[in-house]
Amino acid sequence: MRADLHERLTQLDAQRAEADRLRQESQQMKDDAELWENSALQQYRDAEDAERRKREAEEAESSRKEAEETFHKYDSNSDGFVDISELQTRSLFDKDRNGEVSIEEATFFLAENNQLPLEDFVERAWPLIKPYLMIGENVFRPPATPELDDMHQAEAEEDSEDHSEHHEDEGNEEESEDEELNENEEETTEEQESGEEHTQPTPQYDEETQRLVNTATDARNHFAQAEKAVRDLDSEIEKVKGMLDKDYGPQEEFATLAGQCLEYNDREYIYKLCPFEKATQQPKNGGGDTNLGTWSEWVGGEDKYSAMMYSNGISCWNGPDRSTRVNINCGLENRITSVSEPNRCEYVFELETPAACIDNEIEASNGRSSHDEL
Ligand code: MAN
Repeated sequence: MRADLHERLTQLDAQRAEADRLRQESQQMKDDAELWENSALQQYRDAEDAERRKREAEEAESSRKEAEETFHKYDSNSDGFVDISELQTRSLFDKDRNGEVSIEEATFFLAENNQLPLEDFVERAWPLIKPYLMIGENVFRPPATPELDDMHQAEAEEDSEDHSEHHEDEGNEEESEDEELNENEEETTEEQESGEEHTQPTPQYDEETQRLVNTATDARNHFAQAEKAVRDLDSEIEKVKGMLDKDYGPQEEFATLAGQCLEYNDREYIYKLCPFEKATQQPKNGGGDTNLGTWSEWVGGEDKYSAMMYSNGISCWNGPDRSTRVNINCGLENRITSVSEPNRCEYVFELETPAACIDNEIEASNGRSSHDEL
């Protein structure tokens, strides 16, 4: 038994060394593959960044252009300022829809000024005006009732007139960035291109990059498998070591009890003993197992191997942790012959096993070696 376990352990150690070698090898392959993958993907990230910066610059430029055009359109007397009276001629600014643009309404769109020159207009008035223009254009759709929306549409001033209904169906905010403010001659292909960029799905890599990504993915999977193989061997090794650590008797005679469980039924409970593991108690009228202790040591005193102790079971209410003493007796088969609880939460099992007969027979034979007996 012990020799078998040692042999098994030797095998496992060798397997583990090999598994560890494979793990290191696959880690190296993974690291290499990821380097290649990363540098290929970096080119895509760089290109995306550049694309984004370009788009942002274009958007800023286009917004600026739109703001300037609006300024010149509103500055009807061309004195270099947009003032309250100029805004009052435009129904777009009639926020309360009472049919006229009040001074307060016009002032609001001039960021509380009487008039603004170009730069200030772009910086301060434009952010207030643009959303209203977008509503007028049916591009920007705030959450509103349909009726209200119709009102916006109907009353929005001439700026919206060149935008036909199909925009509403598309309802695509991104288009706004490229929408021309008023004149329809500039509805360009630029707009469509830009729109497409925005909606581009996940990137498609070129063949070589895709190959590198696939290789890295495979390498990651291999590495994960190699790691698992090592972990599995480690836990197997722990198990065997645990078995080797246990004392199965001077001649391993009690090893035959390991790895099996024996039951005993009394009126109230089903008791279970898994030698060298644990003892449990399960109420017959339902409920889970109660741990009565896990394998601890031999406690037979002078005849050390005549009793086992299982300790540190579930603690007893207002009492000690449950523990179980198993008295071992010679018998024809492995079986529990009785269970008692002489003190609360301290259990005693009587176990019969042929393994306990060896010593007796040795004693009886008085002088014959155990080897002869076996
Ligand atoms: C449960 C069982 C008994 C034990 C009591 C102590 O009913 O485990 O064996 O005596 O708890 O409260």
